Amino acid sequence: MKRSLVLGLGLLVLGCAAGCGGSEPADTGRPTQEAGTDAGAPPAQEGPRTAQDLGDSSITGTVTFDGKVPSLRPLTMDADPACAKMHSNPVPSEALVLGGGNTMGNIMVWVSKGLPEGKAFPAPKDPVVLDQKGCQYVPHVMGIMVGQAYRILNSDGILHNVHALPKINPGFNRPMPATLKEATAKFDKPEAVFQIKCDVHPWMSAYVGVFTHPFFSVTGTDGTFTIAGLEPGTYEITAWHERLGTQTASVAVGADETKAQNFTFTTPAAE
Ligand SMILES: [Cu+2]
Repeated sequence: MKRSLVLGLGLLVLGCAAGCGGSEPADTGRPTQEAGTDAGAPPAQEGPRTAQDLGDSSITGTVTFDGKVPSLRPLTMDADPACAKMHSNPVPSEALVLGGGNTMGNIMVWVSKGLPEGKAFPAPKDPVVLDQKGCQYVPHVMGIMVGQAYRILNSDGILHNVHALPKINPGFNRPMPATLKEATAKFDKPEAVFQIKCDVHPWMSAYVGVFTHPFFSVTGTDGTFTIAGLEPGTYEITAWHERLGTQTASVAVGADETKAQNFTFTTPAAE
């Protein structure tokens, strides 16, 4: 775990060096969410709650970042003036989104083991929506169920393309010219989180996890998640961050119980 965290943080810094561009000095002090944003804080997402719940038990928790917070430069959109002019303030990096107390947004949390064998969960009829807005993907991290409609919007009305990079599902690369406001896709196989990017705007990136069940959640900036509708049992849950990897925890939850399980992504100690 320690090694992966070291690598992850290295990537955080490298990602900034390679992808933040410009000659502006790095933001100092608190990063991301205090640099101002037109897109706003990421919303939380809970898995679809339909008639497919197993029971009345829940797992909830808060994800926090511990350690020295790296300074991440805002996104640089100067390569496309149409994007740059959509923002009057610097657009914070999406690689590490922190709230008060260093709570972490954009963490995907899901049940990775322990669900009843053979139990099928139909995909909800409502789509999961990915928008291209302000030359960013909104939301940045999202979960979807196998077979659920994936509705891709182009609110910007400028040229984007949606380049999905799954390893298990078929990839796709859809041009989204200014006149194309909407496209749809779906994913037929479960797959741990993969990236979607825009080849026109290299700073644009989103992450999607595809699940056979509705027991997943994405944290908002307050770092909290809730996975509801479980029956009593012992579950493995996984928490994922785009640069800092995954962590797992085993959680035993009783009937009608809400069990807390927090996660902390930690800066490695100085050598
Ligand atoms: Cu784009």
